[in-house]
Amino acid sequence: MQKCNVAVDIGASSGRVIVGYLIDEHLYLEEIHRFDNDMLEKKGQLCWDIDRLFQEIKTGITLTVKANFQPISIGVDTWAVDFVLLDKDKNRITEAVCYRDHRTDGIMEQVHTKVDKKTLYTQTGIQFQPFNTIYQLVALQNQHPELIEKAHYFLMIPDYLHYLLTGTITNEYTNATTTQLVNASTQRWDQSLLQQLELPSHIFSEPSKPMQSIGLLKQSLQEEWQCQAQVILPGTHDTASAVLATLADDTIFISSGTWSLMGVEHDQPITTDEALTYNFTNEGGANERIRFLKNIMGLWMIQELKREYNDRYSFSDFVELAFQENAFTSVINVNDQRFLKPECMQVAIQQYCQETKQLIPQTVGQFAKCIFDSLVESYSQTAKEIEKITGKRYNAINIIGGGSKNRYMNEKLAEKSGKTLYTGPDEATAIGNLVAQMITTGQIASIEESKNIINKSFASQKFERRGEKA
Ligand code: ADP
Ligand code: LRH
Repeated sequence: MQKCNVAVDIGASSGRVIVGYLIDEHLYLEEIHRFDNDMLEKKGQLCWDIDRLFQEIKTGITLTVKANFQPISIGVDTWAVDFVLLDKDKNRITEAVCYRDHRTDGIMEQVHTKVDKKTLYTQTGIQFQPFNTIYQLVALQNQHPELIEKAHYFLMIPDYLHYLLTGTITNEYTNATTTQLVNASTQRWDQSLLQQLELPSHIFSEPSKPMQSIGLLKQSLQEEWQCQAQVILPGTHDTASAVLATLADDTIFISSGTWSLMGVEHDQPITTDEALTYNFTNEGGANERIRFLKNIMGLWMIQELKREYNDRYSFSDFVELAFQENAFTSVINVNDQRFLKPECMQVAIQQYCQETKQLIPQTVGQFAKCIFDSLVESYSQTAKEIEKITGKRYNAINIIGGGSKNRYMNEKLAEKSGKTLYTGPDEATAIGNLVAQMITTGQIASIEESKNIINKSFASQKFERRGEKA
């Protein structure tokens, strides 16, 4: 039996259960189970199918054990900002409502009449996005005060999945910071903010730092799997885990998946007026550092296109088709809020091009090229903003996540930004999750050592201004 650690990594588009093990300072991965993650409508609200997601985790661990692996530890990471509430008996009393649901429409403005925008930014360091947990909680308070009243526990999605695995309640720190309710200096829930918004402070437990065990699997699960694995907190925010697996410290990273998270690591939050104007965030890292980054709309737009074409084209088809549309040059502002959850992505893009008096895309390839070029445009602009705000020059970009497999965008970004682009790992999030577990158990000595192991274990491609170099 091969001993292993198990990363459960659930992004907004898909989830996977990946086992990892070390042999001679090389990290080996095996993807045991992959599943779709879709939003569904429940009573008029866009929700995640949280019960199915837990079943998928169970399937993944059952298959792990069947494949003759012996898990030492398990850790879950997911996308950020979404949450559920439990009552006093620890039963779930809310759906896992999706951040793209319209319940938060207009709420940001309402909150800012109670808490001044600049104060909120200085206190939390978190960028303004209409779907941040703070606005979701206030929306719930407006629309269903009885649920807030009944709540005893606030759990982010991975906290809830960890609870189902162990029975232990935690609020993991990296993900807690994305709520916009954690004070960036104290790294604890900001009591003054909670008071101002009349949110009950007793439902939040002290944020728990990643890289600690929260206990063994529940007895019933131990028996089911004949397995005594402990559950270890990775950076439960997927981006926190992903950035742990970047190749080098002195590069700009882009974690490219449903969202594109582009930024740099820093020791302290940067909450200057300039950072606020450009809407940069300061998220808590799994490594005691701060991720200073911008949320860019990301490959969500191509995912929607794929869905609208009834999955007739694969992601690599879109890449090939974009290469064939050289003459088409229209670009959109990807961060325009209309692209967050439009009725139809194609129509939204066409309307934008019409309003800005550009050629209107008609073919699949034109839509794909427009999305890819526009993302690249936004990345190049964001790189300039990062350099302006930090006063530092960066020579390289490291793109990680599923989007790092997009050769069209990699070539264009190297060309446009003038920086050297290093790709991968494409499963950076699962890798970051695994190394956090391995550091906790003592299998890996330090974050520094984990970077060496990652560099040795996963090949990277290098792109420079005039196309790809080996
Ligand atoms: P998330 O964790 O947010 O669900 P992933 O890191 O899994 O996202 O990345 C998913 C994205 O990766 C897809 O939207 C797609 O654009 C991109 N992708 C995946 N496979 C390929 C491929 N073979 N070629 C180009 N792009 C790809
Ligand atoms: C990426 C991500 C990102 C958040 C968004 C909601 O998966 O966690 O960091 O801003 O989802």
